[in-house]
Amino acid sequence: MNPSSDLVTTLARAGQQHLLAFWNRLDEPAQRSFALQLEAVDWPLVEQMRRLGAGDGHGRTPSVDLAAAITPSCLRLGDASNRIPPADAIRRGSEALGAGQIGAILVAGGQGTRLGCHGPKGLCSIGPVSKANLFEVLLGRLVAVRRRYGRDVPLAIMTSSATDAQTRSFLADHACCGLDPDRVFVFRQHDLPALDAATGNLLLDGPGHLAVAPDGHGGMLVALAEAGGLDWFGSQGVEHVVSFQVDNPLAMPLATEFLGYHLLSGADFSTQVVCKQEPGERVGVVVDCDGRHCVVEYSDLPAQTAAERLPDGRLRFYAGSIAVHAFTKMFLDRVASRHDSLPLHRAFKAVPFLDADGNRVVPTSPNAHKFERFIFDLMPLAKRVCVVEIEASDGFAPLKNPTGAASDTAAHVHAALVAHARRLLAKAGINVAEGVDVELAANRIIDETDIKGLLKSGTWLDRPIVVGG
Ligand code: UD2
Repeated sequence: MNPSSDLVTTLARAGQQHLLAFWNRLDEPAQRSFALQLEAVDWPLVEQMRRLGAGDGHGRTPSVDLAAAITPSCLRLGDASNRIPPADAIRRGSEALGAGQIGAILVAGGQGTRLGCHGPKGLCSIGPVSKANLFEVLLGRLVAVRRRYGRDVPLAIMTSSATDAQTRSFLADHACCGLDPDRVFVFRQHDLPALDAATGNLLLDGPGHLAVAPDGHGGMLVALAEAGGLDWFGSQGVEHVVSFQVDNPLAMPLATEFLGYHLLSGADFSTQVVCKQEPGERVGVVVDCDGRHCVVEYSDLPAQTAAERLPDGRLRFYAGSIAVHAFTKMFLDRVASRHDSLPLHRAFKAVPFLDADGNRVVPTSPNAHKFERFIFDLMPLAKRVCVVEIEASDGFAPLKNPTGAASDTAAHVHAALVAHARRLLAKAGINVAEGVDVELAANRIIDETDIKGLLKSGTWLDRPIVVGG
């Protein structure tokens, strides 16, 4: 079949006729699916991306006046000198969980390939003893919350084109890791085309397929709204929504004290930070620029600025964003209804493509621009932001790098999970022999209270065990 005349005209107008160069090599089903992919391209957005790629200033990655920026004041978890007493926050957060007012979004569009795990990153094994995967650990924590507070936390899971099918079948095969399937909503983020950096043209990664990449975790806003997820939250009485990333098995988005600070401060956007110790740590930083909060991504922070220190020795920009946020649902509704809420960010990457002769080229250096939106760019749109500093050892152990790397590998995450388990066990009066790995069953144990219900104080653990497992 021939491509439709509308499609040919659209491509000609956009100067992208080269995309049809191998049309005749495709069989009819492949032609149909390629036509669908091309017809779905948002050409005005591509034009914006081309301008951003060309760096002529239109639609540029938003910039912040770092000279004027400061680290915002933070509430600290457990700090009696906070303007909101921790006990009040814990009470308020518990009430909200008990009233079923809290929902959650798990950002899980990433793949595990770089970590040697094929398929969604959520399937990477992470339990130091149980070998449970990231999904099992993170969804398990919501089961533990239901057990304690008697109400489900409705969970929306964002997948991408690369992870959607496997995530859905994992959840179906594993009974949603113990969550009520009616309280789990899976939705898929969109892809955006990659652009050849030299010409601004779209690239083919096969004769009948554009080179595309997921649109960043900020894609959750539009994708969730389009899929009906915001209404789904609303129909279940959710008034506040937390979001967290699949690669952090220590994440504690539902910590009652954090929720309490969010609620009692009247913030429409709250966020957890850890004290960034070294300039090279790969976390964005929360800054306050003239009263407006925003996150400056690590790749956008000049090395010299990142290394500046305060007189007390802390980094000048020390509020490291760990991508655990809380929003009012009203705020999400408001920003989702605007199509320009989140700007595009550009990244220069090596993207495989078909050359003019149809040969597949796998470049070894960057050749193309990919574009993403970041959810933390909603921060400047919030009327009130609440920043809560937590100890990294309690809530941040990201799995980012393959075995052998200097940080954020499975071994680092195991060590962090074991150390965290040992601390909670010690609080419950449980002794663990030196060098023994222990793990807390994510679906049973939130803190030492749960441990006390399972083990007698004075118990001695001398072999690897999943407590509560
Ligand atoms: C992210 C943050 C960084 C810091 C760090 C903490 C950004 C841009 N940077 O850095 O500031 O908070 O995390 O660990 O957020 N994902 C999707 N779809 C996408 C892209 C990402 O679902 O299109 C998920 C992915 O599965 C992962 C998470 O978002 O769980 C973070 O993505 P990343 O690993 O690319 O971000 P990173 O580590 O550079």
